[in-house]
Amino acid sequence: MRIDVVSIFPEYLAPLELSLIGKARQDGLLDLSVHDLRSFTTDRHRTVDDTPYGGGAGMVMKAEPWAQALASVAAAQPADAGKPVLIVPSPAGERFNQALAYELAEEDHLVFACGRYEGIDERVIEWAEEYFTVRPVSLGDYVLNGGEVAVLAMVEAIGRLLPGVVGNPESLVEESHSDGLLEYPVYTKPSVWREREVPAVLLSGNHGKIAQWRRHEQYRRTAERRPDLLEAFDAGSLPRADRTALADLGYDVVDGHLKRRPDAGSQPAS
Ligand code: JF5
Repeated sequence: MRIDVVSIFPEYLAPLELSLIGKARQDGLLDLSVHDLRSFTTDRHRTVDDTPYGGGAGMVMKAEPWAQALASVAAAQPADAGKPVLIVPSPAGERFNQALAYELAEEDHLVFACGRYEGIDERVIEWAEEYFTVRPVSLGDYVLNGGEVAVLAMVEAIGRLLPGVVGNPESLVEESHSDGLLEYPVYTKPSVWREREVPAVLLSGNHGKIAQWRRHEQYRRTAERRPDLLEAFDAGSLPRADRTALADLGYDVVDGHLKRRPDAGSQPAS
């Protein structure tokens, strides 16, 4: 996969040299370049922003430097390839999640446009549709100073899904969100630490009971912390033991989906 990132703070993307993603680049699994938006300006002051039409606080990123930068990264693409995907981090975008990470990991070429200030002149987004599949994407309902930190998170989430990047691909299957539930709690040695014991079932050697306990812990945690995930969960063909555990947490299966029982109390059972 090829990834281009355009930013006025290319040094902010330095962590992409490190750890798993840095290794993937060294191994030739990921061809990642960071570009300085200012290098695409032509004025003496290398201006990238200006005041907003209509008034209001802050500054808006000027269209022309963005068009020059994006045309330059789009051009460096084989003519037979499909359109690259232009990802624009923004609190006003669609939500980034594991499903979108998997979808983007299938692409040949991703371009990330890091906005700053109040954002990028909207006409750039319209113009870019001719050369890219444009996707404004949000990491969550909070405001960052610019897109760079969002890009670090997205490149890590996508990069680790590329073939060969994570050593043991089984760790991708087992982890949080691959089945729409939160992960079960984990423990390691010693079995007693500061008078706290590891749950006995994990020391029992009974792999069936361990699997069932972990599954039920996933339901318990998800009910407690992310009831929205439980309501979206596909509960079409659950084993009897799972349905019993969920009923104890106040959830019944209603045509393939989990529904919170109205009489289950205001707090999920623990
Ligand atoms: C940004 C204008 C982009 O703040 C964000 C963001 C929040 N969730 N996901 C992304 O992006 C940076 C700030 C201002 C455009």
